[in-house]
Amino acid sequence: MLTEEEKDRLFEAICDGDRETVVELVTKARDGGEDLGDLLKDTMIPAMSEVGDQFSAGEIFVPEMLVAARAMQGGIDIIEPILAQTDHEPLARVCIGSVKGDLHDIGKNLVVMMLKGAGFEVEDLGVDVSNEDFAAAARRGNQVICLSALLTTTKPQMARVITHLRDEGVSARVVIGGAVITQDYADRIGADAFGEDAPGAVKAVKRALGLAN
Ligand code: B12
Repeated sequence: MLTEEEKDRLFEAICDGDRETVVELVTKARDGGEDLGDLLKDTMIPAMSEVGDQFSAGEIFVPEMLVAARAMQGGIDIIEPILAQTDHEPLARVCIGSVKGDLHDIGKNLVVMMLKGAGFEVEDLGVDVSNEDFAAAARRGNQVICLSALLTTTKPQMARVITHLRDEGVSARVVIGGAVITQDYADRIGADAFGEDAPGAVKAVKRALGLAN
């Protein structure tokens, strides 16, 4: 288990982009039987929010955001295999990508981890994914297409993906999410469901498939 002081150090290490310390502390947490879901939710994700606030305030710039993101990902890579463990038959096949023009992937990677842990087979299409690549993924048998967008400028791309999928006759369900997305927006562009965070993504995918209310 990590002490409160070590959790503070982990928070600071993410903000400072100190990947080595992040890896060291998350490894210690894993080996000590820490609840890694709580560590993510209560320490690591808030650290990324702090980085966003510092960027908004003009205190840090893109390079600092980038090293913070790399440090965060170093921790996520350790947590992923544990939270994604499941021994059930897959509930359904799901793919996910950050839409064209969007390079943010930390939130998407957390959603992948949670969906896998909930028993879905997940194909990660990566970032900057074109409309055509989403349609191709549906044709490969993915029953749900998950779209992630973090920018005001890439949000409208989600509507274009949905139009493209429907024009191509793709009937897969579409679930959207990301910091700039709301339920209202999902309704407006005809998405089947919206999820606010990674646990919310699991519920949204189940709703889209009619497996939950
Ligand atoms: C790290 C970061 C970066 C890194 C990304 C590295 C990476 N590998 O991801 C880098 C440095 C590359 C970057 C670049 C830019 N960024 Co940036 N970035 C951030 C930052 C600090 C953190 C994002 C993050 O990881 N959050 C933590 C995760 C866990 O949260 P999340 O992504 O929201 O995901 C959760 C939910 O949204 C949801 N979710 C996410 N996807 C999905 C999908 C589905 C289907 C569902 C159901 C749910 C879901 O579940 C997730 C888990 O809980 C945010 C600030 C912030 N607080 O969000 C700015 C922020 C998003 N960036 C911003 C900006 C402006 C930029 C740049 C334009 C800066 C520039 N001038 O170049 C570029 C754009 C690059 C591009 N084309 O994409 C702005 C966006 C403002 C806006 N409204 O448009 C923000 C908000 C910063 C700010 N306060 O101004 N960025």
